[in-house]
Amino acid sequence: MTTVPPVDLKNIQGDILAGIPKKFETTMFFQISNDVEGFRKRLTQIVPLITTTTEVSGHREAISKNKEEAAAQGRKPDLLPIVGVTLAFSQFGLKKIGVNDPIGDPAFQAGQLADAQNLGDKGTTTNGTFTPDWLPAFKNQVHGVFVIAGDSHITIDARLVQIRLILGTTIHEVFSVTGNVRPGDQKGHEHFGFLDGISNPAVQNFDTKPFPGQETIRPGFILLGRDQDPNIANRPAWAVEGSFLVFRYLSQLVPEFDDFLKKNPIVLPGLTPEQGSEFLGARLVGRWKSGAPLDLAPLQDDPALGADPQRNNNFRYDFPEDFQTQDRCPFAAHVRKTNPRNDLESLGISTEKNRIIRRGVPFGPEVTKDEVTQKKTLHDRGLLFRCYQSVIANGFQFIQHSWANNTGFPIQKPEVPGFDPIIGQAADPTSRTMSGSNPQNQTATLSLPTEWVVSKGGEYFFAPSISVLRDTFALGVHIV
Ligand code: N7H
Repeated sequence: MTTVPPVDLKNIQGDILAGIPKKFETTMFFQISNDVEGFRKRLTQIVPLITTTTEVSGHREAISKNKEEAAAQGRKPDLLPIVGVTLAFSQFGLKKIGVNDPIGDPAFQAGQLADAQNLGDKGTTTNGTFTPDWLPAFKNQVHGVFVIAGDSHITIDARLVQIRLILGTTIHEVFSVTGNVRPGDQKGHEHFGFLDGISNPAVQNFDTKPFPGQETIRPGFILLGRDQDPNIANRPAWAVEGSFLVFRYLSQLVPEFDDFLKKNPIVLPGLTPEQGSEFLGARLVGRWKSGAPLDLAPLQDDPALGADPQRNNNFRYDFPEDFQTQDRCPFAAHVRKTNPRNDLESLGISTEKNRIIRRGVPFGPEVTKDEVTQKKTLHDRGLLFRCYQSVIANGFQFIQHSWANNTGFPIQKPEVPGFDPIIGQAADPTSRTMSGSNPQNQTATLSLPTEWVVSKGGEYFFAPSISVLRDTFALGVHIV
């Protein structure tokens, strides 16, 4: 038996395992011009700008030290001017630069456009061809993507200018979008108002001190060609230590979502209508807005629990009542659908292969007064969803298609769970329902008349290792 070498943190792009720290983030999608040789030569100068995992760990240490020093001096920490870059290619991009051997992932090789209908995205079918209602950029071929994340627009724009100067006319930018951490007390919260970025798996040999309840997975479930990569036998040498980056542009209908909560409060003795609406929101997500998980705080919010990484992920839906009742958390709640923990483990089914590492960021403005009054979205906002995995069909695609959109999941429950109310997509969106929204009447189904998260497209990308970018994809000629 051959042993798989351990991961090399200087070789793996920094966003995958460590997550590039960000307040702002620009995602720039590009096509490579017909001067492919020029592009590959210039790539040599881009490679040193791509952030490694080791570098991100250094950046994170510097940020912690800066915060500690400021706290000791009783002042607010200044933001350190830190920027990080991720580069990934679609299957069209790999073909364009002459990398033709199959990478062993049919979903990647087919591209996300071919998957749109299967994922439940809306669109029209003409003469048997489905065309999703996506932004034009994603309906044409995108070859690659740069994600540039940092502390401010200034540092990000400076790095973007540098990249543009190096690549010149060898690329054509097709679409750019900027995300940002939300302001004030909404920092870290997505646009519906819920704290995000709490639960990601720890990766063995990298996250050596996982938080209580944070599952450790083997590296090959995120990195190709590493321990437990399910398709390790089919990977070309250039795929090793890379990861599939799934990007989705997801708009969120926030005023409509808030209006739904307002009109459908959970009615229980002692709850005001506002509290009933807050409770319904928590039942749809599986966590309160503070981040406190319903499985640990089933009846009322516990902000201290939500904010405490030592406790906010330490649950498994394994209270005696969890398997057969929705007393604590609805079966269909977003976080239960997308990481069912003991719902499958108790049946002897491991979910290790279905774990993904999420790195999304909100985009778009805060909700305006007009939107609140009209209960209608007038400005596009949402989540630039990004996640990493080694097999798209086990990771993002499976979670979206076979869990979130599948009314019968989690399996073997007394009531049909219904759709994931946040991301579940139905062929007829007005037909969406879920059970268990009201803990006192768990068989009742709640109609979810609107899909509040709307996919406007995306692509399946591959983020190669640094050495492959430098030695295989780039042509190694320095341009002066
Ligand atoms: Fe979700 N939301 O605000 O409701 N997500 N998500 N997601 N999501 C999570 O635990 C949200 C989306 C996962 O391990 C939280 O970090 C929104 C897609 C997974 O317990 C919140 C959108 C997919 C988890 C949200 C969106 C997933 C997770 C709790 C779209 C995959 C971890 C914070 C606009 C197909 C579950 C946290 C676990 C958590 C929300 C998209 C998957 C608040 C608004 C497309 C695996």
